[in-house]
Amino acid sequence: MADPFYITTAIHYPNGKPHIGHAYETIAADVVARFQRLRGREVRFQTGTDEHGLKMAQKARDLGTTPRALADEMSGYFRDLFDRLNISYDRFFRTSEDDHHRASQALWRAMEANGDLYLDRYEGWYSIRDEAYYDEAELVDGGRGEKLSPQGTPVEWTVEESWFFRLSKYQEPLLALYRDNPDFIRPEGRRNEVERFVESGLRDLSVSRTSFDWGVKVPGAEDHVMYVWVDALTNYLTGLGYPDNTELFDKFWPANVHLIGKDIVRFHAVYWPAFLMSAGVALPKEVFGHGFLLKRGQKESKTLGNVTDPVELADQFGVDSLRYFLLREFSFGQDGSYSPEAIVNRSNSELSNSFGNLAQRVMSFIAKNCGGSVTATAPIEDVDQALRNKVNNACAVELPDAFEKLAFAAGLESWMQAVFACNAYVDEQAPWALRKTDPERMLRVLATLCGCIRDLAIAVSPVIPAASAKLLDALSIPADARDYAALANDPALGTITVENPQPAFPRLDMPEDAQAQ
Ligand code: ME8
Repeated sequence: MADPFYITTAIHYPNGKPHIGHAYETIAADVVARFQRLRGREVRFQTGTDEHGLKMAQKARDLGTTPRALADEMSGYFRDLFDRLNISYDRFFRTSEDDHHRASQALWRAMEANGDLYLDRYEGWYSIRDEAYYDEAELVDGGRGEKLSPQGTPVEWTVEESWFFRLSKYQEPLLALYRDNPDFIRPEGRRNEVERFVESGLRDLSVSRTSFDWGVKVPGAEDHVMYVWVDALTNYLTGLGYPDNTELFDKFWPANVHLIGKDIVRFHAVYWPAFLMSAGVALPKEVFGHGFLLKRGQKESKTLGNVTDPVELADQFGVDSLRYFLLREFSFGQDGSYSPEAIVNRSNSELSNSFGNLAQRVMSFIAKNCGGSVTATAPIEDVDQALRNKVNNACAVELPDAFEKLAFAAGLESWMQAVFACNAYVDEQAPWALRKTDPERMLRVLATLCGCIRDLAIAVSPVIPAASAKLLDALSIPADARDYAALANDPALGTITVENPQPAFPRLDMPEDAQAQ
């Protein structure tokens, strides 16, 4: 078995129900997890909820409930959403679980043993919404004398006794890390931002709070709870059994990639490696900061009243169409915009009309006219070979190479070009006409197409797992021959049996309230 592979998403704040950004990140991570499994790697995939901190405590207070009750309720919505979206996580993590307290305290003690924690007094700006400290110089003017964080969130002046982490000590080691591992932070633009931030100088970080108690207790100073980001980041270790020397930890740490949004790159690419260096734990291999999803170019917000429930999108358009759209429409590192119309257009033109139509017309033709089975004996002609080569190359080389780099849109573009080539071949070869004139040649054409459809369905299966499985079932492809290694064998060389083909991609109706684009 090839190298084990560990991928994580951010853990999400369950101070409300999940939004489309949460769905986007988790779908992308799921595609990577499924893709690596199909590459033959043993994969561990973790997602979950980040339940401590002031933001949760305040929200619970506003609602007249306890943080634990709020977390229990909201975390359930996240898990339900991820199950609905066909997310193949191995562990759904909750930071309020007992094993996580023990792991966070162990990491704390390891940093303390290295001389990196000291007690002092914090005086400065804090944004509860971002759960982040900011320097005065980073703040922006919100008008009328109001100061806002660089993310545009309110900040408050905070004074309290606090433990500090000697982040300043790690400035040079971090810069060396970025220099020696150019892929540690991706995409490149985000790496440049982080490097500039670290080069400008690092101040020690306040890592505990005393003004509330919803969090992990600081060992030996029980009136302090850890700064929520200290325990949140530790989730990546806890999920593997840290601090015990478990088999899971040995196998999967260091993580191959922490997949997160662009707003939290600093926590993952500055604080996290510094904590790990201090505690003597190996560093993750890559932090990838994806772009933000906007609705018709705008951020979703309760104030604008344009918040979409991702469960409704899944119900309205189907899980596979939604997954396909989110990875196909724009490149993963960049911000992207979505709208119901754009989802419908993309799904109808590429999934229903192109790939779905190809599969359905070939398979239903075989079911109707060939007794459901095809064995080709006529010679393979150059046009057949050229199509097989193009499709096989797109599926076994181009798409996987792009997906390895998280360039999903580019990989799907190669895949789509292969679908177009198949449709052009069907039109040119016209198997329905060959049925009368040259039935042997017709079988060769159909076999070639079935080989191509098999390749296309396997290659795209990490993105649209349910529809791909349906197509592969209809082509009678055995369950153990649906990975990328299987693409080396051409089913067109044997007998292909088609069973009960059903359209895999229903055509979607344009929503009635669709806005003109
Ligand atoms: O930041 N488009 O949690 P969170 C794409 N608990 N991604 C988005 C997005 C959008 N519109 N809005 C948010 C936290 N995200 C912390 C993480 S990890 C140890 C702790 C992404 O619920 C965001 O960038 O605010 C982050 O990666 C994830 O959703 C969770 O955001």
